[in-house]
Amino acid sequence: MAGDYRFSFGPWNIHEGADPFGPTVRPSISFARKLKMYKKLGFDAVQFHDDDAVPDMEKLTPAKIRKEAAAMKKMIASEGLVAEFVAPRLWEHPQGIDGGFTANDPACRKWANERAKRCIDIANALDTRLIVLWLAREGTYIRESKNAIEAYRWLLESINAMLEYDDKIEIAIEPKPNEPTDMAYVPTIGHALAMAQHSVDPKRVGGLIETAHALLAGLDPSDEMAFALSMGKLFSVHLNDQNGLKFDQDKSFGAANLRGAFNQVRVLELADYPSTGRFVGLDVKAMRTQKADVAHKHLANSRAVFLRLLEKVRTFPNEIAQDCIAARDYEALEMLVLEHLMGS
Ligand SMILES: [Mn+2]
Repeated sequence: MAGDYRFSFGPWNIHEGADPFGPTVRPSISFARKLKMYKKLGFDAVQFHDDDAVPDMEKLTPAKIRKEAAAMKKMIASEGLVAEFVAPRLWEHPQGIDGGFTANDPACRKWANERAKRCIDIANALDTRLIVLWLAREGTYIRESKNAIEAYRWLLESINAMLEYDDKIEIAIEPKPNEPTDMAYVPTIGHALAMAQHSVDPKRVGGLIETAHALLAGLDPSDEMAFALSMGKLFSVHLNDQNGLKFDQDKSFGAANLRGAFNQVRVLELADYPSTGRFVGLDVKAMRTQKADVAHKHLANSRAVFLRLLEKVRTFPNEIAQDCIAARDYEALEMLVLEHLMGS
């Protein structure tokens, strides 16, 4: 019943449970041990930050980075896994403190652009073409600290530099409206795809929609996905959930908004997403209260919810729905949806 959907997650989704108010509560699990868990949990691909694939990359030469990434490729292949994407982690390094691509300091912008090239080298070694840009600190804590017009132009220049560095890579911009910054420069897929159209190769720039990020922007995740899908530009998703406007929660898929989750699966199914060959990525966090030996359940659970909702999408009484739509009886349609989701 998996359809042809294939699933991915990132090694950071199995984590030690630290939050801004308290230290870790679970022991670290080695990357090698995490890799062993992927297939068991029903996943086929690994999402990488550049330094997940090549730890301490800042201390290594470009040649050494490529070599270590090639070793990582062998390691994941030995578990029957592939890399879905690589994302440059610009937000932890001191040079990225005020954003990398949009930093006021030209030395920081130069660092960010170089780091993005090393990220592309790693993607090549891992045999994936997809680069994800979560633009974490590309924004402001106070509006007056940057010239936003200039910042948007720098961001586009950085995207163009990446496209020109490698003529095969694809870039998926992952919008998020805030956190860690007060306000981010690319808060929605509309912003991301407008930038894509202004790049030197628009067909190679698309988006990755994260459920929680769309909800934080006050938008419907399935419509955000639909916008990208309508242009053939949904390069990946980060399915998870979010309970209202607060910190980015990365709850298990469907845990807070089951009907919203149904609609996300529905829109992927309407677009025949598996035929694009893209993965369904999850980006979910285990609750801090979860004990170490069961701190992976959120991953299998999120995938299970996706597949249960896929079944609900595929068994939805479409003919009755069409009658409701023809009669413009949306109250009847609403009840049909609710009855179907609740089951009999
Ligand atoms: Mn998130």
